[in-house]
Amino acid sequence: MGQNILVDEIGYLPMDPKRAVYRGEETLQFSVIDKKTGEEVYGGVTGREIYCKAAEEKNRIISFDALTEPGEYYIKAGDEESVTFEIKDWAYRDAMKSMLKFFYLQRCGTSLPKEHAGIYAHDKCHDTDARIYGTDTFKNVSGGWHDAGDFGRYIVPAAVTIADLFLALELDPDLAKQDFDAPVDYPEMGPLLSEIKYEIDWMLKMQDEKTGEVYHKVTCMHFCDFFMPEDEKDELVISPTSYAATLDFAASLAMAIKFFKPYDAEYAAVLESASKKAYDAAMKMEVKSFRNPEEIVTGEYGDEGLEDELYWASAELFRAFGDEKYRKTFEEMAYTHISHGYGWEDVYSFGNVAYILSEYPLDETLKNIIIAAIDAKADSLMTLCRSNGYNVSFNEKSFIWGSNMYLIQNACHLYTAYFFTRKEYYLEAAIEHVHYIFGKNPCNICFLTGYGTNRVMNPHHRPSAAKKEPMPGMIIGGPDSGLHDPTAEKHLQGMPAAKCYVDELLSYSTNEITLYWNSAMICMLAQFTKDYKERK
Ligand code: G3I
Ligand code: 9MR
Ligand code: ZN
Repeated sequence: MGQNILVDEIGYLPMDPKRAVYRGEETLQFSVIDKKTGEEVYGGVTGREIYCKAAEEKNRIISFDALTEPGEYYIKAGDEESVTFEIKDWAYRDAMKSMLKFFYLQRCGTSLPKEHAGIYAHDKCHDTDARIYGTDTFKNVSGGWHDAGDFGRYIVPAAVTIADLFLALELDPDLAKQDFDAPVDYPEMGPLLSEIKYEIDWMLKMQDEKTGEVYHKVTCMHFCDFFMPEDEKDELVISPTSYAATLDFAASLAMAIKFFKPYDAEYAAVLESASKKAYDAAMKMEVKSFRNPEEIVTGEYGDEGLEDELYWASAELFRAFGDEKYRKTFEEMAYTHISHGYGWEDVYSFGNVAYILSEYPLDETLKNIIIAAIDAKADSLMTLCRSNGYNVSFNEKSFIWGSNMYLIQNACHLYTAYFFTRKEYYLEAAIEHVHYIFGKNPCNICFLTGYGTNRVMNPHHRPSAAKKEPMPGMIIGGPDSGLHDPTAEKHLQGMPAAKCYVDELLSYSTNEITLYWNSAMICMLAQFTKDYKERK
């Protein structure tokens, strides 16, 4: 069996466009075969050749939109056969649950019982007070979620993670009720909000009560070995406060208020005052990127451009509170420069969306300018989709550390553009990005752990390594042509950008996982779900 028909290994929804990719030299007849009966249920000819520079391949699209009957299938063309996939109503339900559960499994400062965590059960971890860097003062900053394959807890990525999850909840309110087999601390809030509260309770502890500034992160001085979290016993150190952490904290907590208010007005008031205090504190801070203190070598999240953090926070606080000062700051910035981004580094899009959706009176002209900018950016993504063999908005320069997240965020952008312009083709393009992540990609692998026939087996994730079993429900970073770790350097020399991925434990630059890669995918799938329900 060849490896040259790439499909979404999780599946396709009955009424959606369905595409697979054939890579090879010639045009071929293809058949879609029903796994149960062995019969051809659909047939056709592969599409025109697209040279995909990023993958250095000749690709041809296989379309089988007309096949809507639920079932298990595979595709045959020449000597090639794809893996089995499903056509199923809301085929991603289980994947979504497992991606949500991941947050629970990343919990720090508590023990995880077997009943919910299975083999990843562990004792209470990281529960000693942490030393504030450069002082002899200790502070309780327990709780929150481990950021990634390491056990650090960092404010900047935490803020975008919860922001993604709030956007998801806003787009698909049903998500709030989705059960994901984790204990629910506040049942009235529903599982997801309750889980997010676990992270926010930690974030609140990371604010300096006196100044309102927010500490950048809490980690040990070094990354530890591959063991379970409770075995990391080195001293916990709180790194200095940073401008980005302070504003991201302000923005994401402002976003949180309206979700918690109906259940807990007092908590909402705490969030409001923490958010405002952080914003005011940031106004007095030096606008400077965070740099690791000399002895601390854990993740830096040292963002270079910091305008977007102020842009986002101003928009979000304006949306939450309506004050002129936030509005003015945002509008002045937006009239000068509109940009995009849903990542930890570039958070412009959160700001754009917050402003447009604000219920307080705003500048309608500016609102339309922002929508036009979103539309224009989506249009440029469409151009990329057309020249990519997998119909995704990437070229050979796009494969940087965490490329899967950038790809997912492009899809979020396409959805956002669809939301404001109703141009159907944005929606169809976005869906191809979902399929890419789940297996229709040049690496021929499903980038969600625990899913697909071709699975990721060695994610850079300490609990998975310690238990010798990949934790399911994690979105992998994906190809990075920068070869940013020795294992990538060893295995991927000379590979095309889109194939710079290796399923090795030590390849942290291609095979790690993070909170914000999962939340990005959840946010995209939530939009997809909502939209799917509307179309049905
Ligand atoms: O932004 C530039 C872009 O302009 C340039 O074209 C491109 C070329 O390589 O590089 C881009 O920067 C990259 C940046 O990620 C993009 O987000 C950097 O090279 C790359 O080094 C950087 O990687 C970050 C990595 O930490 C190293 O700092 C990842 O985004 C970030 O997700 C990752 O985060 C780590 C934490 O530090 C620790 N915990 C695990 C987590 C995941 O790996
Ligand atoms: O495990 C660490 C991972 O979370 C980070 O993303 C990565 C880059 O900062 O570093 C990993 O830790 C490695 C360290 O940088 C170098 N020595 C080996 C560590 C484990 O692979
Ligand atoms: Zn921990």
